[in-house]
Amino acid sequence: MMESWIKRRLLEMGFDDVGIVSLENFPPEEDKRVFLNWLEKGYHADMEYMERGKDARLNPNLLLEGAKSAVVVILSYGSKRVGKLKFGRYSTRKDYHRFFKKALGKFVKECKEKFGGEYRVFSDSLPVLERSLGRLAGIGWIGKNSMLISPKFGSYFLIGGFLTTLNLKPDQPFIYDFCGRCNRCVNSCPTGAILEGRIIDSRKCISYWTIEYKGDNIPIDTKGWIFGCDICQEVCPWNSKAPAESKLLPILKVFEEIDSTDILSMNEEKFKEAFSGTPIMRAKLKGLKRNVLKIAGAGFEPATSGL
Ligand code: B12
Repeated sequence: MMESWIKRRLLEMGFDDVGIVSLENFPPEEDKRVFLNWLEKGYHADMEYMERGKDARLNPNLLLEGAKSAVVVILSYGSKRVGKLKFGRYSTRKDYHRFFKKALGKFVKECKEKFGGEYRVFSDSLPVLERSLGRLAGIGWIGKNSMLISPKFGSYFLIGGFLTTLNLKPDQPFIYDFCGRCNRCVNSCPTGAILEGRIIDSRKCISYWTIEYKGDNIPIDTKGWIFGCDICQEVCPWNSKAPAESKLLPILKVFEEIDSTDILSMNEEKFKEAFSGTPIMRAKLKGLKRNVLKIAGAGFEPATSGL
């Protein structure tokens, strides 16, 4: 069977979980409504690409004509924190964009030879509603912090996969909500970015300001975070289940040693030497220095301990 072969191979490659979604009625009405409302309210801040990719997010056929199924994988980056500075954990590992692109690109070539069909790989690289796909693939539920949470792996993982014209038998969606009455993430977010309805107002989110924002002045207190923010994941009880380290995305040495003065004294060459092949490149040297200067005035808080 195609489905079992695909799943077995992806797990053998080291992905932590995999599931299949039929694109026939994708996205479900509820998810579509959540997404359109999020855009309409301006919760995407100045991430203009979210507006631009709206049609494709609501219709994967615009990305791959005749797409019938999506195969979704997750890969844990691990709960372990490293170094003196507060970087979002995922950013202290090898860059997942490249990793997913290469590994899945190779894999879909194999599928094409074996089963025929057309494929398009995604992991943050295409306008796809990845968390919606993850829930429908049976991988986990959407938590109050808006993270896709797996009962087996917590939420410290990245999502990727591919669209295909193959008509694959879908998995059962994840229908449980294991957040229950827990509100730790909502109550712990220092900037009140987590709203009712399991969505984030990016205009208040530390992760947005330190990763996506391109301007010079960050108007919120970033609480010592240099790039990204993990507070709403650190307090989530389900992350006690997360593996400490990733099988495929190793922690990079540079993060163990680096401190704020190293960053402030960097030129472009040193920046590339230190961070090429990591997600930090997205902020560019200018953005990274801006983030460091932002917290320099506030003084460094001790990093929240890893789980
Ligand atoms: C834009 C974006 C951001 C923005 C906005 C975040 C947000 N929550 O919307 C900012 C810059 C703030 C951000 C931050 C982070 N991000 Co980001 N981001 C994205 C991106 C590109 C799009 C997300 C999006 O469409 N947002 C719009 C909202 C409305 O959609 P959504 O949250 O996906 O929710 C959908 C479903 O969950 C569902 N849904 C939502 N609520 C409910 C409720 C119910 C009841 C139901 C049934 C369904 C449902 O409907 C929604 C629309 O389809 C995705 C990649 C992608 N292509 O999907 C990565 C992605 C979501 N990010 C990711 C990560 C790792 C992060 C950070 C942890 C990085 C960090 N350490 O700083 C933080 C986490 C902050 C947080 N709590 O979300 C991972 C998340 C993996 C996971 N386990 O969920 C993704 C999937 C990237 C990847 N390829 O792995 N991110």
